[in-house]
Amino acid sequence: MTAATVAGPTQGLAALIKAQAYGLGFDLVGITRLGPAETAPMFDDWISRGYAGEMSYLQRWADKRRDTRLPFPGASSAIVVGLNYGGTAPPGPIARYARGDDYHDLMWEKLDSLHDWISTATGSPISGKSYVDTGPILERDLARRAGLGWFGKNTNLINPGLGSFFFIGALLVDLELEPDTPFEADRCGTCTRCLDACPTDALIAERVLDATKCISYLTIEARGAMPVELRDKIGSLIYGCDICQDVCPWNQSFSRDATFPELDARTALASNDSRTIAREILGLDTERFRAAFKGSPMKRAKLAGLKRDAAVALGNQGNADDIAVLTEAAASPDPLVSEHASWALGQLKASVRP
Ligand code: B12
Ligand code: SF4
Ligand code: SF4
Repeated sequence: MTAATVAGPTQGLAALIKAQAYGLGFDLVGITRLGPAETAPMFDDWISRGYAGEMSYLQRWADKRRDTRLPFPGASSAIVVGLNYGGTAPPGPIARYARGDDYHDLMWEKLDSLHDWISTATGSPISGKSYVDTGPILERDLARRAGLGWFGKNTNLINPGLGSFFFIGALLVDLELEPDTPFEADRCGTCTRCLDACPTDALIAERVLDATKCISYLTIEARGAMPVELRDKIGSLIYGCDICQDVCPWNQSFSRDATFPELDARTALASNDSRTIAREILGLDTERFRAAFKGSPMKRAKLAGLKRDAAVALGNQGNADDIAVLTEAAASPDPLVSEHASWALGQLKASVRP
């Protein structure tokens, strides 16, 4: 494509960019102008109430989070994308998003390719910056403004044709592109299925999540011990949680299979047999952990965190066959692992006692 082809109204360029983004495999694409983030006060309030727990990185770069024009000079539009990760896969102990390769790499590669295409198409180097989860951007806020969906009561962004099992990414550019209409409707209506289903009551109000109670936070982000009063509520889950999305009628009606094979579950993680996965994790040493989870988003929890999660899941399942593996883990020199394994042994012995 040459510059001449796309010269003219930004509306024309916006349409071409969207076509290119769909061609790269994104399922949803919308455009919004950058500026003050509408829900920044809600974010600030959330932080001040302590709902972010140990995720102190969320407090960095507050100015850029409040005003999306600040990441680089001239930033004026965002191309916001959604990539379906397959809500049709059966539920299991590992959240769906984490069963395959790391989605950040897949999304960044595609956003970089889109960025290059825009520079080529416009015939001038366009400044741009991609965000997938890691920068100071309220991605759901930006996605709603770009028309991708509404804030569900479970806090996830829901698209009326896809549900919520999709990742969000954004490419900020120094181009003034024709924006889409923000998604204004609230399609949750009187439904409260997600609030009712959350095992730890982490959804403390509609659209407000106390992350310190959320299984996703407890099994992935938290580095320390799990609060004892929440451990039995985690059940057989090991890494992440999809419960408040699984019960959502929009997902039940509109989830689709993932398109990219990179996101397909790795064989060892596809199973819904929590005990098999947990026992394997407890048997890993650092070297085997690195090899097994190379290129997987599950590396984030680190080996000790994963062993903590695996021990809790075994403790909750009350099978006497797990006493040996937990006894070995209870002797671990890592206090995080040994404490959770000892707790699990206690649970297990109590539940299998005749
Ligand atoms: C921190 C974080 C978490 C934390 C906290 C989650 C949370 N709800 O806050 C934890 C570790 C718990 C988590 C869990 C998950 N996460 Co997460 N997470 C993030 C991250 C990095 C920041 C989110 C954030 O700023 N939270 C603070 C709160 C205040 O913001 P918020 O929940 O987005 O809420 C906004 C709106 O709801 C609105 N709002 C708040 N109150 C009110 C009230 C009213 C009335 C209205 C109208 C609006 C409104 O304002 C808020 C700010 O914009 C984003 C990536 C990013 N940079 O945005 C991914 C992100 C939100 N996570 C994502 C995913 C996939 C998950 C999990 C599904 C993973 C899993 N299976 O375990 C779960 C879902 C749990 C859940 N119910 O939200 C996706 C969500 C995609 C989507 N379709 O929504 C994101 C966007 C990552 C990505 N790039 O794809 N996550
Ligand atoms: S992800 Fe799980 S624990 Fe977190 S709010 Fe949803 S149902 Fe509750
Ligand atoms: S379960 Fe119901 S209330 Fe919760 S996000 Fe889905 S539609 Fe909204």
